[in-house]
Amino acid sequence: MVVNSLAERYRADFPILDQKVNGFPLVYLDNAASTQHPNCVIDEIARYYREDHANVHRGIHALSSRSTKLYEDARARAARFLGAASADSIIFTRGTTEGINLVATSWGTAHLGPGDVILITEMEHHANLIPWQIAARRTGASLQYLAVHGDEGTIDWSDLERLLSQNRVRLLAFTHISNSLGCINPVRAICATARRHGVTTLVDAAQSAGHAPINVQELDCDFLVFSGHKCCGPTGIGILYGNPAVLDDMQPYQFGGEMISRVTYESADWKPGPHRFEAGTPHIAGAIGLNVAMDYLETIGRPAIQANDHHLGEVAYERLSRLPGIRILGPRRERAGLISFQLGATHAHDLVAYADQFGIALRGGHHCNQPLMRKLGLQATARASFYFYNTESEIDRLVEVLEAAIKYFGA
Ligand code: 7TS
Repeated sequence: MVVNSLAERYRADFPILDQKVNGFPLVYLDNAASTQHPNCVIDEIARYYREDHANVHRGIHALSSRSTKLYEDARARAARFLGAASADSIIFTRGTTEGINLVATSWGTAHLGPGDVILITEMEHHANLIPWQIAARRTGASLQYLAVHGDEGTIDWSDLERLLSQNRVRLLAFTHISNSLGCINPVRAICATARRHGVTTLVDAAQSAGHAPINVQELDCDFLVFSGHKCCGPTGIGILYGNPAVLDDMQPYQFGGEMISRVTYESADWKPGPHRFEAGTPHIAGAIGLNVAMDYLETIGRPAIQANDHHLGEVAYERLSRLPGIRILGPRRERAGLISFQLGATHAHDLVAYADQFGIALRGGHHCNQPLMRKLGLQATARASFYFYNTESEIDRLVEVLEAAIKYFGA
């Protein structure tokens, strides 16, 4: 079966997973916050620093040439990973958050004005919400939301057609996979609807780039963002894909070294392509590590990872739903490999601290979805999130510990 065979084949690549926490074998179920690193990524970063490090794009000496080649190879790899036609559509960022801020600032300032609407959903992570609040405030545009219904977190996508017809929507920004609900949004259909209305689209792929095949040309989105650390890569590095037609008339986000073609005391001209969005020394080792991480994921195959996620998500739903007093967010079927829940009256933080005593790493909190939690009448949930190295027996272990927690807290 897909599930255990992926973990059986690949788990040993992750040295961090082979340890005890509080005397118990570590059960790492916080992958939606950050995934772990296989040896190949850790080794390549160390190798790069040992053998090839120098600053990129400046020197003509050997180390700088090697470093530049590795950095630009990573850009080309990211283009293939996303199905982009050209490496020029790939901008290195610090992560999803910076990618969205870049678009909200550079694209937003130039294309938004009074009377325009920015449309997002009620399930967006703060990273895909606050930059639009600020862009709206700066430009006089307004921010509207596609409503989320019930604990399942369903969006009635027929609302989209109506909202796009009735308003001057300029931008639609939405998440592919919700980090709290675990629902999977129909990106391709959404982008096609937006395209028919001439609306620019941004896809937040933070929770999906490492979990599902992505082809930006097939999705026909204008922007897509993700973070390296959620797909086996380093922290501090991420990707912003931009449709070349849209990127070409965008102004830089930050200014300084590396992004210019000519500077005088009075003014400056920018480099063409992605480089004008990458001011200063970039996270070179991060890009190189991410290149290896993307290769690694492609070797496993994202369709296999996706099938594995669905399976673990559904298994977790079935097994957790039998616990007395549990409230689970998100759909029962067709869900991503993450599950958020509230157990009786026990606060999520207490539950997470309890699970940690038994070596289980969960996340508790609002998951940077405060408005959504408020709408659902929750302060916080506990969340278990899986990756291909997790097993069904780890879900059983989670259920056992939650059963003990129910007795302990009298939930
Ligand atoms: N968008 C979504 C859907 C996310 O899940 C996250 C991070 C971000 C954006 C921001 O990513 P960053 O790498 O720039 O921080 N989500 C989570 C989470 O669910 N728990 O910790 C971080």
